[in-house]
Amino acid sequence: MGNSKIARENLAKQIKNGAVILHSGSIVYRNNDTWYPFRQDSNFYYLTEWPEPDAHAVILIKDSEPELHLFVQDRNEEMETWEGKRLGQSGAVDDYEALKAYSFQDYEKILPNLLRGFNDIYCDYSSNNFEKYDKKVLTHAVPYDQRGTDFSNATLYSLQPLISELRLIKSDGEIELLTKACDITVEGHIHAMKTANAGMYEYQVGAEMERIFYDRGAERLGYPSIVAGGHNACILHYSTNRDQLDEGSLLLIDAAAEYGMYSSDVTRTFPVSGKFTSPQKDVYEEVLKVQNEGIEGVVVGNSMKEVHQQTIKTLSESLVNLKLVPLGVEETISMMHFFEFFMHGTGHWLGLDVHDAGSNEVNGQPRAFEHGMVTTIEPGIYVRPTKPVIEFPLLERDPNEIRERRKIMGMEKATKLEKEEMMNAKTVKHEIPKDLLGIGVRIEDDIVCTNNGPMNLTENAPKTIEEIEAVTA
Ligand SMILES: [Mn+2]
Repeated sequence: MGNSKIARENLAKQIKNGAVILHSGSIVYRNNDTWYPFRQDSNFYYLTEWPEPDAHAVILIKDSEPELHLFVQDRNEEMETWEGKRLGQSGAVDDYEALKAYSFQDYEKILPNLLRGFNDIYCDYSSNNFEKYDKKVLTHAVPYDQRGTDFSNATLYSLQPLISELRLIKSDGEIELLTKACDITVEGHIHAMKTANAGMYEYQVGAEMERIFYDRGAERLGYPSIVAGGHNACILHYSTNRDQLDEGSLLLIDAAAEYGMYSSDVTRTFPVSGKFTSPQKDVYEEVLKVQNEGIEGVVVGNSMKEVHQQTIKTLSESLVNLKLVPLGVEETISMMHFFEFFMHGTGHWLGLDVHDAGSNEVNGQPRAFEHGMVTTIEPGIYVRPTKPVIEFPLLERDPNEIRERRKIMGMEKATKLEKEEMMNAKTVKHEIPKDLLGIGVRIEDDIVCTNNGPMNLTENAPKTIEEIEAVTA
């Protein structure tokens, strides 16, 4: 249980003196007598590694030393016959480094005693169970009613900012698990490339890939697999996966395994019939160039904002090369014409959650990359088949100004004004090259920022046209 021990120690160094309260996830009902497979809450797991539902953790911190108290489900032979083995209080103490363990049922009774003398109490408001348990229990533990005789000096804080900062920097043990998740994911993608053929259904390719994930030890998927043939690649979160693959089309797969609770996140786009057509190749080469450049930007001191801006610049050059936009590179950027074809971010943090904890800003400034941060780099170009002619507004648009204005005016008023400005702006009609319509390409890798530069955990998934055609042929 080394990873959570390190995490608790790091948290204790930040808090110095105080108490932290966290809750596990619960079983979620699906439909009659059926439940969703249980997955532990990420914050709870990060600080305890406790695998079971219905648990609470109280971490008491004195002089920067953490003490773990766990409330867990009681052993119960009859329940265990139905639901599986429980670790119980002895498991919590012997195998999960709890100083003391208690019955889940006794939380309300015991918590006030544990919190006695602690003035700073950190709660995980992001957990649904905060509402369910702590609102009530903390009223007893930390009386706030000034008419009461026992008025407490305690102050409640949100744990979120602290734990997000900690989760942003991965320990060696965490990188090990991420690496394993990435290795498995790469194997699955390669298998999908080998297996996919015209006539197959998207879900069949998905099943082949996911079989490899599970066979290699993945507990579950990091997120629902996107297996998007042809035009479906232009739907960003497509995951119905029910269409049949057409001869000569591309297949975009955005899918990953979760291993040891850590998720990978990989996208590859490849030709169903083994060879890229010439227009597919043109779009693919551009996205690949942009993506490789993005990876090189994941270096200490640089920021995701800078990587994103560079991505937009190079991608806009690509859009001009491909004749997808009516004007030059400068206007494609300043008038945000690129947004027709690239409408998402360049990357996001990766870890226990596929969109992992951690903000992109520190005190209003872009966050600089540091050793141990893990991010995806995933540019794309999507040429929607439904828009053969696009009317581009001739209007300078600064994303920073738009954001500022939304803050000042409020979302509703600001977006109304934006629409009006767009309506009133002159436009230029542009015909999209016919052979590019319906092509969607995204390429995504998982990058660790290290003191020695970017480390690509998913580089073994074929990516150049030669590498891909060698596997798909
Ligand atoms: Mn992603």
